[in-house]
Amino acid sequence: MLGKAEFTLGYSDALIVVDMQNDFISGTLPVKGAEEIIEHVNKYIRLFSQKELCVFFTRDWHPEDHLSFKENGGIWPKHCVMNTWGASFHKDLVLPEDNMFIISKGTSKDFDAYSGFQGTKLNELLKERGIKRVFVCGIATDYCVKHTCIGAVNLGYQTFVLLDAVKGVDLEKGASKKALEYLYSLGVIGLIFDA
Ligand code: VGL
Ligand code: ZN
Repeated sequence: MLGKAEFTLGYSDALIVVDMQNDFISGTLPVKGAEEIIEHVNKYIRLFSQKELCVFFTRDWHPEDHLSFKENGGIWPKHCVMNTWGASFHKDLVLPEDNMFIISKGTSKDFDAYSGFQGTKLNELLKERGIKRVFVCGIATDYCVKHTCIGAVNLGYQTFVLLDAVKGVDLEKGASKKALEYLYSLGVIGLIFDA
């Protein structure tokens, strides 16, 4: 489903910015075109923080010997090793001073997490703040954005995906398009705000 954002944002809305980290933009696992979405992601961050609404930043935050790395039998090049440049947020990403939370995922060696809800306190933090609707942007459409949206839907949040502010890996051609179609089938609404 494709919707037009003709509604007002309020205190039960939160923005979730997924994995806007160096490795996924210009590091070891670069997502083609990821640089182009930074300004759109920033537009949403400003929109939410100007209204004093919460912004949640997820980050892939892996130990050196993480199971998802090729050298350990996984499918990905080494990426987002905690406390390295690759795991840091891109320098152009706007980080609000208030009402912002960083959610680290995939932090233990034997466990991977594509969803920002997996093995984290994200749900509790949203619940504590009375959040009912989440707006999701970032990378990658076909992995962490997809799974974060699925997690949100399953937990009962009304979920929106911000179409001008996501980018996919597309290891297989069309994977991002397929991911979005799958999300729409779950009731996620794709939209763009012209803020
Ligand atoms: C991701 C591949 C491996 C993502 C994380 O953030 O979408 N992709 N780890
Ligand atoms: Zn990862």
